[in-house]
Amino acid sequence: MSGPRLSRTTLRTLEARPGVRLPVVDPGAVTVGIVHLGLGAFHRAHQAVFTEDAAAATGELGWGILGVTQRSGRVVEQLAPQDGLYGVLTKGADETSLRLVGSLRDVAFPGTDTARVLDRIAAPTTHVVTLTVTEKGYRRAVGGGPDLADPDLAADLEALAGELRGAPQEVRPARSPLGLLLRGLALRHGRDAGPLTVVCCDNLAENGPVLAALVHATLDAVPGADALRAWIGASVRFPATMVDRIVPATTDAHRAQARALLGHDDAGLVVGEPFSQWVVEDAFAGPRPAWERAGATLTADVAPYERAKLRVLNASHSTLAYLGALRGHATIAQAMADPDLAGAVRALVDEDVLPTLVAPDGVDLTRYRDDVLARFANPHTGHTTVQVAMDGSQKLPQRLLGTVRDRLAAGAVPTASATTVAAWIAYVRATSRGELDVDGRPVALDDPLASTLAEAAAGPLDSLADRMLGVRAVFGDDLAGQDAFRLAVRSALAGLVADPV
Ligand code: CS2
Repeated sequence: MSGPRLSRTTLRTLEARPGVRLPVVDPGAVTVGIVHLGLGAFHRAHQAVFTEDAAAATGELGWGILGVTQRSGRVVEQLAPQDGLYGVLTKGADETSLRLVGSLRDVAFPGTDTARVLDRIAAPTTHVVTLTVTEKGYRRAVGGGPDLADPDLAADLEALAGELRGAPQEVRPARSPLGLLLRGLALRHGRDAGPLTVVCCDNLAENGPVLAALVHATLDAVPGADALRAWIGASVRFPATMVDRIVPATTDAHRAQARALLGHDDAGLVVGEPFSQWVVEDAFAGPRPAWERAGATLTADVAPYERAKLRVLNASHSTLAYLGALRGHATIAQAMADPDLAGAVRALVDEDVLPTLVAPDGVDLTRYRDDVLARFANPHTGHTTVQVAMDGSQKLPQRLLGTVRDRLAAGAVPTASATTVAAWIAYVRATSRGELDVDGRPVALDDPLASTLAEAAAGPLDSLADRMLGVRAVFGDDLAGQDAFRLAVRSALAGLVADPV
Protein backbone atom coordinates (compact mmCIF):
# COMPACT_ATOMS: atom_id res chain seq x y z
CA MET A 1 0.00 0.00 0.00
CA SER A 2 1.37 3.38 -0.81
CA GLY A 3 -1.32 6.01 -1.29
CA PRO A 4 -4.50 7.10 0.46
CA ARG A 5 -6.99 4.27 0.95
CA LEU A 6 -10.43 4.05 -0.58
CA SER A 7 -13.22 4.75 1.96
CA ARG A 8 -16.40 6.79 2.24
CA THR A 9 -14.33 9.77 3.35
CA THR A 10 -11.87 9.59 0.49
CA LEU A 11 -14.72 8.85 -1.93
CA ARG A 12 -16.05 12.35 -1.30
CA THR A 13 -12.82 13.82 -2.59
CA LEU A 14 -12.66 11.63 -5.68
CA GLU A 15 -13.27 13.40 -8.90
CA ALA A 16 -14.33 11.90 -12.18
CA ARG A 17 -11.34 10.23 -13.77
CA PRO A 18 -11.17 8.55 -17.14
CA GLY A 19 -11.74 4.81 -16.92
CA VAL A 20 -13.27 5.03 -13.41
CA ARG A 21 -16.95 4.84 -12.53
CA LEU A 22 -17.96 5.98 -9.04
CA PRO A 23 -20.66 4.07 -7.12
CA VAL A 24 -24.07 4.46 -8.77
CA VAL A 25 -25.76 4.55 -5.37
CA ASP A 26 -24.83 6.73 -2.41
CA PRO A 27 -23.38 4.17 0.01
CA GLY A 28 -24.39 6.35 2.97
CA ALA A 29 -28.04 6.15 1.94
CA VAL A 30 -28.24 2.37 1.46
CA THR A 31 -29.46 0.07 4.27
CA VAL A 32 -28.99 -3.69 4.57
CA GLY A 33 -31.70 -5.98 3.16
CA ILE A 34 -29.53 -8.90 2.01
CA VAL A 35 -27.16 -11.14 3.94
CA HIS A 36 -24.53 -12.78 1.77
CA LEU A 37 -22.61 -15.83 2.97
CA GLY A 38 -19.21 -16.31 1.31
CA LEU A 39 -17.77 -12.88 0.67
CA GLY A 40 -15.22 -13.93 -1.93
CA ALA A 41 -14.20 -12.18 -5.11
CA PHE A 42 -17.01 -13.77 -7.13
CA HIS A 43 -19.82 -12.25 -5.10
CA ARG A 44 -18.20 -8.83 -5.19
CA ALA A 45 -17.81 -8.97 -8.98
CA HIS A 46 -21.23 -10.45 -9.64
CA GLN A 47 -24.30 -10.31 -7.38
CA ALA A 48 -23.14 -7.15 -5.58
CA VAL A 49 -22.84 -5.37 -8.94
CA PHE A 50 -26.30 -6.50 -10.13
CA THR A 51 -27.70 -5.42 -6.76
CA GLU A 52 -26.15 -1.97 -6.98
CA ASP A 53 -27.40 -1.48 -10.54
CA ALA A 54 -30.90 -2.59 -9.55
CA ALA A 55 -30.93 -0.08 -6.67
CA ALA A 56 -29.78 2.67 -9.01
CA ALA A 57 -32.45 1.77 -11.58
CA THR A 58 -35.32 1.69 -9.07
CA GLY A 59 -34.20 4.11 -6.38
CA GLU A 60 -34.88 1.39 -3.77
CA LEU A 61 -32.26 1.89 -1.09
CA GLY A 62 -33.13 -1.03 1.20
CA TRP A 63 -31.05 -3.61 -0.65
CA GLY A 64 -27.61 -3.10 0.80
CA ILE A 65 -25.57 -6.23 1.57
CA LEU A 66 -24.04 -7.56 4.76
CA GLY A 67 -21.19 -9.72 3.42
CA VAL A 68 -20.06 -12.60 5.62
CA THR A 69 -16.64 -14.16 5.04
CA GLN A 70 -16.11 -17.88 5.39
CA ARG A 71 -12.78 -19.11 6.61
CA SER A 72 -10.83 -16.12 7.81
CA GLY A 73 -11.21 -12.53 8.85
CA ARG A 74 -8.86 -11.34 6.09
CA VAL A 75 -11.56 -10.01 3.79
CA VAL A 76 -13.09 -8.10 6.69
CA GLU A 77 -9.69 -6.55 7.36
CA GLN A 78 -9.53 -5.52 3.72
CA LEU A 79 -13.03 -4.11 3.49
CA ALA A 80 -14.02 -2.76 6.92
CA PRO A 81 -11.48 0.10 6.86
CA GLN A 82 -12.87 0.97 3.42
CA ASP A 83 -16.49 1.11 4.69
CA GLY A 84 -17.27 -1.84 2.40
CA LEU A 85 -16.25 0.06 -0.72
CA TYR A 86 -14.17 -1.70 -3.34
CA GLY A 87 -13.52 -1.65 -7.04
CA VAL A 88 -14.12 -4.14 -9.83
CA LEU A 89 -11.36 -3.98 -12.44
CA THR A 90 -12.85 -5.13 -15.72
CA LYS A 91 -10.35 -6.64 -18.14
CA GLY A 92 -11.73 -6.59 -21.65
CA ALA A 93 -9.90 -7.78 -24.74
CA ASP A 94 -9.22 -4.14 -25.66
CA GLU A 95 -9.63 -2.05 -22.54
CA THR A 96 -9.45 -1.99 -18.76
CA SER A 97 -11.86 -0.02 -16.59
CA LEU A 98 -12.65 0.31 -12.91
CA ARG A 99 -15.99 0.72 -11.21
CA LEU A 100 -16.47 1.29 -7.53
CA VAL A 101 -19.33 -0.59 -5.90
CA GLY A 102 -21.47 0.88 -3.13
CA SER A 103 -23.88 -1.96 -2.35
CA LEU A 104 -21.74 -3.81 0.22
CA ARG A 105 -22.74 -1.98 3.36
CA ASP A 106 -21.34 -4.15 6.12
CA VAL A 107 -18.91 -7.02 6.53
CA ALA A 108 -18.63 -9.71 9.19
CA PHE A 109 -16.49 -12.72 10.13
CA PRO A 110 -18.33 -15.55 11.92
CA GLY A 111 -15.28 -16.20 14.11
CA THR A 112 -16.03 -12.95 15.93
CA ASP A 113 -19.38 -11.70 14.61
CA THR A 114 -21.77 -14.66 14.61
CA ALA A 115 -24.31 -12.98 16.91
CA ARG A 116 -24.50 -9.96 14.62
CA VAL A 117 -24.94 -12.14 11.52
CA LEU A 118 -27.70 -14.23 13.13
CA ASP A 119 -29.42 -11.06 14.23
CA ARG A 120 -29.30 -9.73 10.70
CA ILE A 121 -30.67 -12.93 9.14
CA ALA A 122 -33.51 -12.63 11.67
CA ALA A 123 -34.20 -8.95 11.02
CA PRO A 124 -37.62 -8.14 9.46
CA THR A 125 -35.80 -5.77 7.08
CA THR A 126 -33.79 -8.68 5.66
CA HIS A 127 -35.61 -10.47 2.86
CA VAL A 128 -32.89 -12.35 1.01
CA VAL A 129 -29.88 -14.49 1.95
CA THR A 130 -27.50 -15.27 -0.92
CA LEU A 131 -24.64 -17.78 -0.87
CA THR A 132 -21.37 -18.32 -2.73
CA VAL A 133 -19.50 -20.72 -0.50
CA THR A 134 -18.08 -22.96 -3.30
CA GLU A 135 -18.96 -26.58 -3.92
CA LYS A 136 -17.08 -27.84 -0.88
CA GLY A 137 -18.62 -25.22 1.44
CA TYR A 138 -21.88 -27.18 1.65
CA ARG A 139 -20.17 -30.11 3.43
CA ARG A 140 -22.16 -32.77 1.63
CA ALA A 141 -21.47 -36.44 2.10
CA VAL A 142 -21.36 -39.11 -0.59
CA GLY A 143 -24.93 -39.27 -1.91
CA GLY A 144 -25.55 -35.55 -1.36
CA GLY A 145 -26.85 -35.49 2.24
CA PRO A 146 -25.18 -33.46 5.00
CA ASP A 147 -21.79 -34.73 6.16
CA LEU A 148 -22.71 -35.10 9.82
CA ALA A 149 -19.19 -36.31 10.57
CA ASP A 150 -17.83 -32.93 9.53
CA PRO A 151 -16.65 -31.43 12.84
CA ASP A 152 -17.61 -27.87 11.90
CA LEU A 153 -21.12 -28.77 10.84
CA ALA A 154 -21.51 -31.03 13.88
CA ALA A 155 -20.48 -28.18 16.21
CA ASP A 156 -22.99 -25.87 14.57
CA LEU A 157 -25.79 -28.41 14.85
CA GLU A 158 -25.03 -28.85 18.52
CA ALA A 159 -25.21 -25.08 18.99
CA LEU A 160 -28.46 -25.02 17.02
CA ALA A 161 -30.01 -27.74 19.19
CA GLY A 162 -29.12 -25.66 22.28
CA GLU A 163 -30.57 -22.53 20.73
CA LEU A 164 -33.78 -24.36 19.84
CA ARG A 165 -34.11 -25.53 23.46
CA GLY A 166 -33.96 -21.87 24.42
CA ALA A 167 -31.24 -22.59 26.94
CA PRO A 168 -29.53 -19.31 27.82
CA GLN A 169 -26.04 -19.52 26.40
CA GLU A 170 -23.32 -17.55 24.78
CA VAL A 171 -23.60 -17.41 21.01
CA ARG A 172 -20.96 -19.83 19.75
CA PRO A 173 -19.07 -18.80 16.61
CA ALA A 174 -20.56 -20.53 13.57
CA ARG A 175 -18.09 -22.81 11.80
CA SER A 176 -19.92 -23.77 8.61
CA PRO A 177 -22.11 -21.81 6.18
CA LEU A 178 -24.96 -24.30 6.51
CA GLY A 179 -24.77 -24.07 10.30
CA LEU A 180 -24.81 -20.30 10.16
CA LEU A 181 -27.79 -20.33 7.82
CA LEU A 182 -29.79 -22.80 9.92
CA ARG A 183 -29.09 -20.93 13.13
CA GLY A 184 -30.15 -17.67 11.45
CA LEU A 185 -33.34 -19.30 10.20
CA ALA A 186 -34.07 -20.62 13.69
CA LEU A 187 -33.69 -17.15 15.18
CA ARG A 188 -35.88 -15.66 12.46
CA HIS A 189 -38.54 -18.26 13.08
CA GLY A 190 -38.34 -17.66 16.85
CA ARG A 191 -38.77 -13.93 16.31
CA ASP A 192 -41.56 -14.39 13.81
CA ALA A 193 -39.74 -12.01 11.48
CA GLY A 194 -41.44 -13.19 8.31
CA PRO A 195 -40.65 -15.21 5.19
CA LEU A 196 -37.19 -15.31 3.66
CA THR A 197 -35.64 -16.30 0.35
CA VAL A 198 -32.31 -18.17 0.25
CA VAL A 199 -30.54 -17.88 -3.09
CA CYS A 200 -27.73 -20.35 -3.77
CA CYS A 201 -25.29 -18.83 -6.27
CA ASP A 202 -22.80 -21.70 -6.46
CA ASN A 203 -22.02 -23.88 -9.46
CA LEU A 204 -24.07 -26.85 -8.27
CA ALA A 205 -26.50 -28.60 -10.60
CA GLU A 206 -30.04 -27.63 -9.49
CA ASN A 207 -28.52 -25.50 -6.77
CA GLY A 208 -31.77 -24.17 -5.25
CA PRO A 209 -33.55 -27.53 -4.79
CA VAL A 210 -30.26 -29.13 -3.71
CA LEU A 211 -29.82 -26.56 -0.95
CA ALA A 212 -33.46 -26.89 0.13
CA ALA A 213 -33.08 -30.67 0.39
CA LEU A 214 -29.81 -30.28 2.28
CA VAL A 215 -31.42 -27.90 4.78
CA HIS A 216 -34.28 -30.30 5.43
CA ALA A 217 -32.05 -33.37 5.64
CA THR A 218 -29.76 -31.58 8.08
CA LEU A 219 -32.66 -30.60 10.33
CA ASP A 220 -33.67 -34.26 10.44
CA ALA A 221 -30.53 -34.78 12.49
CA VAL A 222 -31.29 -31.98 14.98
CA PRO A 223 -33.43 -32.74 18.00
CA GLY A 224 -36.30 -30.32 18.57
CA ALA A 225 -36.30 -28.94 15.02
CA ASP A 226 -39.80 -30.00 13.91
CA ALA A 227 -41.43 -26.59 14.20
CA LEU A 228 -38.47 -24.95 12.49
CA ARG A 229 -38.62 -27.48 9.65
CA ALA A 230 -42.34 -26.85 9.18
CA TRP A 231 -41.84 -23.09 9.13
CA ILE A 232 -39.04 -23.39 6.56
CA GLY A 233 -41.28 -25.57 4.40
CA ALA A 234 -44.02 -22.94 4.50
CA SER A 235 -42.11 -19.64 4.54
CA VAL A 236 -38.62 -20.03 3.08
CA ARG A 237 -37.98 -20.38 -0.66
CA PHE A 238 -34.85 -21.62 -2.38
CA PRO A 239 -34.90 -20.45 -6.00
CA ALA A 240 -32.39 -21.96 -8.44
CA THR A 241 -29.89 -19.70 -10.18
CA MET A 242 -27.25 -19.74 -12.87
CA VAL A 243 -24.35 -17.38 -12.25
CA ASP A 244 -21.61 -16.56 -14.72
CA ARG A 245 -18.62 -14.25 -14.73
CA ILE A 246 -14.96 -15.18 -14.97
CA VAL A 247 -13.26 -13.75 -11.90
CA PRO A 248 -9.52 -14.47 -11.65
CA ALA A 249 -7.68 -14.07 -8.37
CA THR A 250 -6.57 -10.47 -7.78
CA THR A 251 -2.82 -9.95 -8.17
CA ASP A 252 -0.44 -7.16 -7.18
CA ALA A 253 -0.33 -6.12 -10.83
CA HIS A 254 -4.13 -5.66 -10.79
CA ARG A 255 -3.86 -3.60 -7.59
CA ALA A 256 -1.23 -1.41 -9.20
CA GLN A 257 -3.43 -0.88 -12.27
CA ALA A 258 -6.38 0.07 -10.09
CA ARG A 259 -4.19 2.46 -8.10
CA ALA A 260 -3.04 4.13 -11.31
CA LEU A 261 -6.65 4.61 -12.38
CA LEU A 262 -8.06 5.66 -9.00
CA GLY A 263 -5.19 7.38 -7.23
CA HIS A 264 -6.10 5.38 -4.11
CA ASP A 265 -5.25 1.99 -2.69
CA ASP A 266 -7.99 -0.60 -2.70
CA ALA A 267 -7.32 -3.69 -0.57
CA GLY A 268 -10.71 -5.15 -1.56
CA LEU A 269 -10.18 -4.96 -5.32
CA VAL A 270 -11.62 -7.75 -7.47
CA VAL A 271 -11.17 -8.45 -11.17
CA GLY A 272 -13.58 -9.68 -13.81
CA GLU A 273 -14.11 -10.15 -17.52
CA PRO A 274 -16.67 -7.80 -19.16
CA PHE A 275 -19.27 -10.58 -19.52
CA SER A 276 -21.66 -11.17 -16.66
CA GLN A 277 -24.87 -13.20 -16.57
CA TRP A 278 -27.38 -14.10 -13.87
CA VAL A 279 -30.49 -16.18 -14.36
CA VAL A 280 -32.70 -16.44 -11.29
CA GLU A 281 -35.81 -18.49 -10.71
CA ASP A 282 -38.55 -16.00 -9.91
CA ALA A 283 -39.80 -17.83 -6.85
CA PHE A 284 -39.31 -15.56 -3.84
CA ALA A 285 -41.00 -15.73 -0.48
CA GLY A 286 -41.15 -11.94 -0.12
CA PRO A 287 -39.72 -8.79 -1.68
CA ARG A 288 -36.57 -8.96 -3.80
CA PRO A 289 -34.32 -6.48 -5.60
CA ALA A 290 -35.41 -5.74 -9.17
CA TRP A 291 -32.37 -7.55 -10.54
CA GLU A 292 -34.02 -7.72 -13.97
CA ARG A 293 -33.55 -3.94 -14.14
CA ALA A 294 -29.82 -4.63 -13.91
CA GLY A 295 -29.74 -7.15 -16.75
CA ALA A 296 -30.49 -10.36 -14.86
CA THR A 297 -33.02 -12.82 -16.27
CA LEU A 298 -35.84 -13.72 -13.87
CA THR A 299 -37.54 -16.82 -15.16
CA ALA A 300 -39.77 -19.71 -14.14
CA ASP A 301 -37.23 -22.35 -15.20
CA VAL A 302 -33.51 -21.95 -14.65
CA ALA A 303 -32.59 -25.59 -15.27
CA PRO A 304 -31.80 -25.36 -19.02
CA TYR A 305 -29.54 -22.32 -18.47
CA GLU A 306 -27.81 -23.84 -15.50
CA ARG A 307 -27.22 -27.14 -17.21
CA ALA A 308 -25.86 -25.49 -20.36
CA LYS A 309 -23.55 -23.28 -18.33
CA LEU A 310 -22.16 -26.01 -16.11
CA ARG A 311 -21.73 -28.53 -18.90
CA VAL A 312 -20.41 -26.19 -21.61
CA LEU A 313 -18.48 -23.55 -19.68
CA ASN A 314 -17.39 -25.14 -16.44
CA ALA A 315 -16.61 -28.56 -17.92
CA SER A 316 -14.54 -26.98 -20.73
CA HIS A 317 -12.83 -24.82 -18.14
CA SER A 318 -11.75 -27.85 -16.13
CA THR A 319 -10.59 -29.61 -19.31
CA LEU A 320 -8.38 -26.65 -20.20
CA ALA A 321 -7.18 -26.39 -16.60
CA TYR A 322 -6.00 -30.01 -16.25
CA LEU A 323 -4.70 -30.56 -19.76
CA GLY A 324 -3.22 -27.06 -19.73
CA ALA A 325 -1.44 -27.39 -16.39
CA LEU A 326 -0.04 -30.79 -17.46
CA ARG A 327 1.46 -29.07 -20.48
CA GLY A 328 2.85 -26.20 -18.40
CA HIS A 329 0.34 -23.57 -19.55
CA ALA A 330 -0.11 -21.03 -16.75
CA THR A 331 -3.36 -19.45 -17.94
CA ILE A 332 -6.62 -20.61 -19.44
CA ALA A 333 -5.99 -18.28 -22.39
CA GLN A 334 -2.62 -19.97 -23.06
CA ALA A 335 -4.29 -23.37 -22.87
CA MET A 336 -6.96 -22.17 -25.29
CA ALA A 337 -4.24 -21.00 -27.70
CA ASP A 338 -2.84 -24.56 -27.81
CA PRO A 339 -4.56 -26.12 -30.85
CA ASP A 340 -4.61 -29.61 -29.32
CA LEU A 341 -6.41 -28.33 -26.23
CA ALA A 342 -8.81 -26.12 -28.18
CA GLY A 343 -9.61 -29.29 -30.15
CA ALA A 344 -10.17 -31.25 -26.95
CA VAL A 345 -12.72 -28.78 -25.57
CA ARG A 346 -14.53 -28.56 -28.89
CA ALA A 347 -14.76 -32.34 -28.99
CA LEU A 348 -16.07 -32.38 -25.43
CA VAL A 349 -18.78 -29.84 -26.14
CA ASP A 350 -19.78 -31.05 -29.61
CA GLU A 351 -19.62 -34.80 -29.11
CA ASP A 352 -20.62 -35.24 -25.49
CA VAL A 353 -22.26 -32.13 -24.04
CA LEU A 354 -24.50 -30.66 -26.73
CA PRO A 355 -26.46 -33.90 -27.26
CA THR A 356 -27.45 -33.77 -23.56
CA LEU A 357 -28.80 -30.21 -23.61
CA VAL A 358 -32.11 -28.58 -24.37
CA ALA A 359 -31.57 -24.98 -25.47
CA PRO A 360 -33.00 -22.35 -23.14
CA ASP A 361 -35.56 -20.10 -24.85
CA GLY A 362 -33.93 -17.97 -27.52
CA VAL A 363 -30.44 -19.41 -26.99
CA ASP A 364 -28.47 -20.92 -29.88
CA LEU A 365 -26.21 -23.45 -28.17
CA THR A 366 -23.51 -23.52 -30.86
CA ARG A 367 -23.26 -19.76 -30.64
CA TYR A 368 -23.19 -20.06 -26.85
CA ARG A 369 -20.26 -22.50 -27.17
CA ASP A 370 -18.38 -20.11 -29.45
CA ASP A 371 -18.97 -17.18 -27.11
CA VAL A 372 -17.73 -19.17 -24.12
CA LEU A 373 -14.58 -20.27 -25.94
CA ALA A 374 -13.93 -16.70 -27.07
CA ARG A 375 -14.19 -15.57 -23.44
CA PHE A 376 -11.62 -18.19 -22.42
CA ALA A 377 -9.27 -16.86 -25.10
CA ASN A 378 -9.27 -13.32 -23.62
CA PRO A 379 -5.56 -12.99 -22.71
CA HIS A 380 -6.18 -10.11 -20.30
CA THR A 381 -8.19 -12.03 -17.74
CA GLY A 382 -5.07 -13.87 -16.58
CA HIS A 383 -7.21 -16.65 -15.09
CA THR A 384 -4.80 -19.41 -14.12
CA THR A 385 -5.14 -23.11 -14.88
CA VAL A 386 -4.18 -23.90 -11.29
CA GLN A 387 -7.04 -21.76 -9.90
CA VAL A 388 -9.61 -23.59 -12.01
CA ALA A 389 -7.95 -26.96 -11.29
CA MET A 390 -8.56 -26.59 -7.54
CA ASP A 391 -11.18 -28.82 -5.84
CA GLY A 392 -11.66 -31.16 -8.81
CA SER A 393 -13.28 -33.81 -6.60
CA GLN A 394 -16.07 -31.34 -5.85
CA LYS A 395 -16.35 -29.78 -9.29
CA LEU A 396 -16.27 -32.70 -11.73
CA PRO A 397 -19.43 -34.36 -10.37
CA GLN A 398 -21.34 -31.10 -10.90
CA ARG A 399 -20.00 -30.04 -14.27
CA LEU A 400 -18.94 -33.22 -16.07
CA LEU A 401 -20.27 -36.46 -14.67
CA GLY A 402 -23.91 -35.63 -15.46
CA THR A 403 -22.90 -35.48 -19.11
CA VAL A 404 -21.10 -38.81 -18.75
CA ARG A 405 -24.14 -40.49 -17.19
CA ASP A 406 -26.54 -39.05 -19.77
CA ARG A 407 -24.36 -40.22 -22.69
CA LEU A 408 -23.92 -43.68 -21.22
CA ALA A 409 -27.67 -43.93 -20.68
CA ALA A 410 -28.13 -42.99 -24.35
CA GLY A 411 -25.83 -45.85 -25.33
CA ALA A 412 -22.87 -43.67 -26.32
CA VAL A 413 -19.34 -43.78 -24.94
CA PRO A 414 -18.30 -40.24 -23.94
CA THR A 415 -14.66 -40.45 -24.96
CA ALA A 416 -14.00 -36.70 -24.82
CA SER A 417 -15.31 -36.58 -21.25
CA ALA A 418 -13.12 -39.58 -20.49
CA THR A 419 -10.15 -37.47 -21.60
CA THR A 420 -11.09 -34.77 -19.08
CA VAL A 421 -11.38 -37.35 -16.31
CA ALA A 422 -8.02 -38.81 -17.35
CA ALA A 423 -6.45 -35.34 -17.34
CA TRP A 424 -7.75 -34.78 -13.81
CA ILE A 425 -6.34 -38.16 -12.72
CA ALA A 426 -2.95 -37.35 -14.28
CA TYR A 427 -3.04 -33.96 -12.55
CA VAL A 428 -3.89 -35.52 -9.19
CA ARG A 429 -1.08 -38.04 -9.57
CA ALA A 430 1.52 -35.49 -10.65
CA THR A 431 0.60 -32.89 -8.01
CA SER A 432 0.30 -35.38 -5.17
CA ARG A 433 3.78 -36.68 -6.01
CA GLY A 434 5.22 -33.16 -6.22
CA GLU A 435 5.97 -33.72 -9.90
CA LEU A 436 4.19 -30.80 -11.53
CA ASP A 437 5.66 -27.38 -12.17
CA VAL A 438 3.71 -24.67 -13.94
CA ASP A 439 5.54 -21.52 -14.93
CA GLY A 440 8.55 -22.61 -12.89
CA ARG A 441 6.49 -23.08 -9.71
CA PRO A 442 5.68 -26.39 -8.05
CA VAL A 443 1.94 -27.06 -7.88
CA ALA A 444 0.41 -28.86 -4.89
CA LEU A 445 -2.85 -30.79 -4.93
CA ASP A 446 -5.49 -28.41 -3.56
CA ASP A 447 -8.61 -30.43 -2.84
CA PRO A 448 -10.64 -31.26 0.28
CA LEU A 449 -10.21 -34.96 -0.60
CA ALA A 450 -6.47 -34.58 -1.22
CA SER A 451 -5.37 -37.41 1.07
CA THR A 452 -7.92 -39.92 -0.31
CA LEU A 453 -7.01 -38.92 -3.85
CA ALA A 454 -3.27 -39.10 -3.22
CA GLU A 455 -3.67 -42.58 -1.80
CA ALA A 456 -5.69 -43.75 -4.80
CA ALA A 457 -3.22 -42.12 -7.19
CA ALA A 458 -0.19 -43.82 -5.65
CA GLY A 459 0.76 -47.25 -7.02
CA PRO A 460 1.06 -48.97 -10.37
CA LEU A 461 0.09 -47.05 -13.47
CA ASP A 462 -1.79 -49.86 -15.14
CA SER A 463 -4.51 -49.85 -12.48
CA LEU A 464 -4.46 -46.08 -11.82
CA ALA A 465 -7.69 -45.36 -13.69
CA ASP A 466 -9.52 -48.17 -11.88
CA ARG A 467 -8.33 -47.02 -8.46
CA MET A 468 -9.36 -43.42 -9.11
CA LEU A 469 -12.75 -44.35 -10.59
CA GLY A 470 -13.28 -46.33 -7.41
CA VAL A 471 -13.35 -43.12 -5.32
CA ARG A 472 -17.08 -43.14 -4.63
CA ALA A 473 -17.19 -39.60 -3.29
CA VAL A 474 -16.42 -38.48 -6.84
CA PHE A 475 -17.75 -41.17 -9.17
CA GLY A 476 -20.63 -42.54 -7.11
CA ASP A 477 -21.47 -46.21 -7.01
CA ASP A 478 -22.08 -46.50 -10.70
CA LEU A 479 -19.30 -45.16 -12.89
CA ALA A 480 -16.51 -47.57 -11.94
CA GLY A 481 -18.76 -50.37 -13.17
CA GLN A 482 -19.29 -48.80 -16.60
CA ASP A 483 -16.76 -50.84 -18.53
CA ALA A 484 -16.76 -48.86 -21.76
CA PHE A 485 -16.22 -45.64 -19.86
CA ARG A 486 -13.51 -47.16 -17.70
CA LEU A 487 -11.67 -48.37 -20.78
CA ALA A 488 -11.96 -44.93 -22.39
CA VAL A 489 -10.49 -43.29 -19.28
CA ARG A 490 -7.73 -45.89 -19.16
CA SER A 491 -6.76 -45.37 -22.74
CA ALA A 492 -6.79 -41.56 -22.49
CA LEU A 493 -4.73 -41.80 -19.31
CA ALA A 494 -2.14 -44.05 -20.90
CA GLY A 495 -1.36 -41.30 -23.39
CA LEU A 496 -1.28 -38.55 -20.78
CA VAL A 497 0.83 -40.20 -18.14
CA ALA A 498 3.32 -41.62 -20.59
CA ASP A 499 3.80 -38.32 -22.35
CA PRO A 500 1.75 -35.32 -21.30
CA VAL A 501 3.53 -33.24 -23.95
C1 CS2 B 1 -14.33 -21.99 -12.88
C2 CS2 B 1 -15.47 -21.08 -12.45
O1 CS2 B 1 -12.84 -22.05 -11.08
C3 CS2 B 1 -13.67 -22.67 -11.72
O2 CS2 B 1 -13.95 -23.83 -11.46
O3 CS2 B 1 -14.81 -22.92 -13.81
O4 CS2 B 1 -15.16 -20.35 -11.34
C4 CS2 B 1 -15.89 -20.15 -13.61
O5 CS2 B 1 -14.90 -19.20 -13.88
C5 CS2 B 1 -17.18 -19.45 -13.31
O6 CS2 B 1 -18.16 -20.40 -13.01
C6 CS2 B 1 -17.60 -18.61 -14.49
O7 CS2 B 1 -18.89 -18.18 -14.30
